Amino acid sequence: MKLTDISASFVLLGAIAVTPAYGASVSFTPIGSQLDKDAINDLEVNVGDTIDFSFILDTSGLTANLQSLEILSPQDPTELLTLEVFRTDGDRAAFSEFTGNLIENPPFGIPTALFQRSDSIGVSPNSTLEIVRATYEVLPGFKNDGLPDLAVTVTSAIDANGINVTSLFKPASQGLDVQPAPVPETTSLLGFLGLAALGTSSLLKNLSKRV
Ligand SMILES: [Ca+2]
Ligand SMILES: [Ca+2]
Repeated sequence: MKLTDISASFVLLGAIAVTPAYGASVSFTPIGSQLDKDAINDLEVNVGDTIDFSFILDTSGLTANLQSLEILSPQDPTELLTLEVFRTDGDRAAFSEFTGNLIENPPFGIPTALFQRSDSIGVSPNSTLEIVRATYEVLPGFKNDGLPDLAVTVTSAIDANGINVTSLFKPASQGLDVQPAPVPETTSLLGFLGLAALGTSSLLKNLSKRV
């Protein structure tokens, strides 16, 4: 089963954030949706599902070309297996310099890569560019732990004037927790049925009084 085009609100790791109407960002789809009480967005999947992700750079709101971009991206290899990942032609054309390296002491204790892009011209303001496509397979043992199985955080952005524009990227982070369907809440369902039965009996009582 392919899971694409799933829409919902963004999640800033730890805090819900509404997608800004106007602002730079690095984001990915599917963005998932909020299915439980932990702050991170969730994507309900099954073991063996393949998920196609698209990563988009948006330079809305910048005033000069974006010449340097650093993205931190954790991926939980116990929940998501990488089947394919590649930079798009557009990304290669926009950023002639590219490196990707695993960092030490990653924030969530899962493998995290720092991707650095730069170019003498870069990407003009107010444009969107798909930079990466990836396909992952959901592995047995994936779980709802409230932790990102995939995330991106913009850690540095420099424009053509040498100005640090990192703070213009909002939200700075996006994360996704792949998780199984929730177990039905039998007790609350019974509670609901009980209430319904109570409502019916009192309705019958009231009706019988009026007869
Ligand atoms: Ca959640
Ligand atoms: Ca998970």
